[in-house]
Amino acid sequence: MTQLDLQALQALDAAHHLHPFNDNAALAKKGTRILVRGEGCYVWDAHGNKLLDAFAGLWCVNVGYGRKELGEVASRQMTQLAYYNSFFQCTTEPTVHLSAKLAELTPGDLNHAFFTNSGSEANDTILRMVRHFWAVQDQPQKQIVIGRHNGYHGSTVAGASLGGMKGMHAQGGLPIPGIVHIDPPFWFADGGDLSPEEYGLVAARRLEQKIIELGPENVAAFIGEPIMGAIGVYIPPRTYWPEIERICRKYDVLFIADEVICGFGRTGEWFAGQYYGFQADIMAIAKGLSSGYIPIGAVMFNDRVAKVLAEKGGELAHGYTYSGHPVCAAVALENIRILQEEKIVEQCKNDTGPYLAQRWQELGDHPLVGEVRIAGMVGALELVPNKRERKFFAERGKVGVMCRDFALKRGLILRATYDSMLLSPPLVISRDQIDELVVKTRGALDDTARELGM
Ligand code: PXG
Repeated sequence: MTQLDLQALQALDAAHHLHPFNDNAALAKKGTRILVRGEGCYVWDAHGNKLLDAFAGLWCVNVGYGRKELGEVASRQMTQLAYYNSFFQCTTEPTVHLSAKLAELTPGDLNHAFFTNSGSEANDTILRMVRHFWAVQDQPQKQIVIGRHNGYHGSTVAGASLGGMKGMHAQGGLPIPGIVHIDPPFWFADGGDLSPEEYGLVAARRLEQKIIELGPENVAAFIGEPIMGAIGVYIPPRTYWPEIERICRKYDVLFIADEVICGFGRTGEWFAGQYYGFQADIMAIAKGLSSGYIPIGAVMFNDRVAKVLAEKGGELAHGYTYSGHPVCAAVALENIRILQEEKIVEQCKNDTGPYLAQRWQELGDHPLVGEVRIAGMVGALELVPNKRERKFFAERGKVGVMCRDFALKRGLILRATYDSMLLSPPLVISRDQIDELVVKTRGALDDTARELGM
């Protein structure tokens, strides 16, 4: 692309395209970066820079870029039957096969799928579904859903309400009624003198306190990301999720796991439920379901929920034009075939995951790094002013952005939330590429420390 073409594209973008989660006036001044190609773990921008994508797009390109099989499957399905809906007694072959495949892959008796276009829509669907589930069992007051402060469950009205991002709630009068939040498990900032394991139990019991305060007869469900992604990869202690599950069972509160980031191998297991040893009643999936090649999400729900919906639910007055889109389903099926046949999840669990953990942990010796977090192929470095204290920078976020920009100059895409540097590479990353990632990250940390005069 010539410089002129690039500038023209940037000008058109600034004039006509409102970017998600961006201050668009500021962005227009800087000019957007235009990405043109991807292969494996690398993407190329319009200047011809080759960048190692340590963030897999947006936590999603699990099988890596440039997989021709996925394009071929999409092309074949588009030619044969580009679209048909799942309303009016109809469905399509890939959609049926995908629901059966997901029933087989997901843990326990999550045997039923409802298809959406995204993770946000999956969580919207779940809110409707759980409220309906209790209403048709003569418990219409059992409607409150408990989420967590700083959780992320998407950007639609229900998704943003279930999530606990203050900045999102401040716009548009959110959360909607009947959704409350408890504090998330984040030992670094909140654990005090407790060991992470002790703290995991304390953090989980906040759910019990909230259920008792609200009255169990009023609480429909609890929702959480097994590992909180967008806020900064908060990896809860091992004790947290089994205790959450126990509490949900005790008070008959439906347990919803938002596996949109964690699903499809991110933790080195197919799902984080297997990593932590819990069994959810309902699960939201998206992202890795198609490795981001095409928009698709789903709600997986268990036999109990399915039985109630079938026997008492009548019509669930909910659905999208593209629920179960045949092209998206065909691509998702092919993506799952690749993950299975190439044993990509097993490789992460047994080889590249442990290697990444070892190399990532080494960065803990850097003066800027206050905590290293890693679980399978997802992790973070918490940058701090003083390594000996578990305290944030006074002005949060400045140093994270600085480090992210230095990484980019070195050809590495890292993401920053406040001063947490986030890691979520394609699952196909090799040992050599992990070495490259760690060397470049250390370089960016050094550049940042120098800039700060440390
Ligand atoms: N749940 C979780 C756990 C997510 O991470 C969604 C739901 C919503 O999915 P859709 O497909 O509707 O975007 C997500 C999405 C970030 C960032 O800044 C993260 C997401 C989306 C946008 C930005 O890390 N995750």
